[in-house]
Amino acid sequence: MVLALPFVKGVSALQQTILQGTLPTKQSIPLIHANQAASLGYDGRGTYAAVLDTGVDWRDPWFGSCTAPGQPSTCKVAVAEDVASDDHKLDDDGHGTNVSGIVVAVAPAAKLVTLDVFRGDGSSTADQIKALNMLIDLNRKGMNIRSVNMSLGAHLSYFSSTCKSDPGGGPNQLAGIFGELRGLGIMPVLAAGNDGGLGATGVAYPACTDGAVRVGAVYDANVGAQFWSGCIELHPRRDGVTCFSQRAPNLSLFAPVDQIERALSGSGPVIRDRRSGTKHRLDVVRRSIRWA
Ligand SMILES: [Ca+2]
Repeated sequence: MVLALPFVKGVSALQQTILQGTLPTKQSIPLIHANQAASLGYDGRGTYAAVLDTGVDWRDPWFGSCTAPGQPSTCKVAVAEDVASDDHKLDDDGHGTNVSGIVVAVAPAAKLVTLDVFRGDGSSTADQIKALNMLIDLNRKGMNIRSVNMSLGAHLSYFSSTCKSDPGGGPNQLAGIFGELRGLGIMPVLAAGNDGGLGATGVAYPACTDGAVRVGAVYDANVGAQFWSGCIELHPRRDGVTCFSQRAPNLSLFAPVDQIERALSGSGPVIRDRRSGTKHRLDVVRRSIRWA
């Protein structure tokens, strides 16, 4: 069993600020021309995007004032379940909620299937496979799932070519199910990793798995100097590759990551949580893949 840590740990530079009324992902959306795509009708309607992560706090108004997953009909979270052991929390980390919020920002008419695959800080391949099989079942029952986001990976376990085995040396058990997902029209989109600043080359497990779309990170704006664990960026520029991103021959594409802002519910003003990390980039890329 391989434990995969979410890239949020130790890498994300959290800069919490209060920007009431600010649109989420205000820099990333124009960079990927999502508004133009939406104006042509490519806004995710009729489709579902799956997120395998730490869960989702569907109480956040950003998800459509849900009273429960799928309730009322305007709720954008169609399914929210614990696949790993039930921790009796909607999202014990905030990572999954953040990722899900970005999906909604990029594909505003899509609905979400959010599956919590974490037990504490770790997610096992077995729990991920269980979740992916749930998606296959839902798809076969008529739910039009088109993508699955897995913003997780094993730290410092990188591969410059397709990984036939997992970091423990056993066979890569995700390869077969990724192929099955592809056959059903469900695109697995995975974080390439955030250890480029530490000198790691290649993409992370399980992003290295055959069938995965592996995504690296670019900045979404000309932000000021950035200080990451492992690297410093003095002059980040819009659409420039971040110093922490993986760079590898088996990388699929880059997508914007930095300065993404998302609504978090709270008792006070709306808090925009500005995070950085591969995980967010994946959600921004989702629509450009789905409708490419
Ligand atoms: Ca949970």
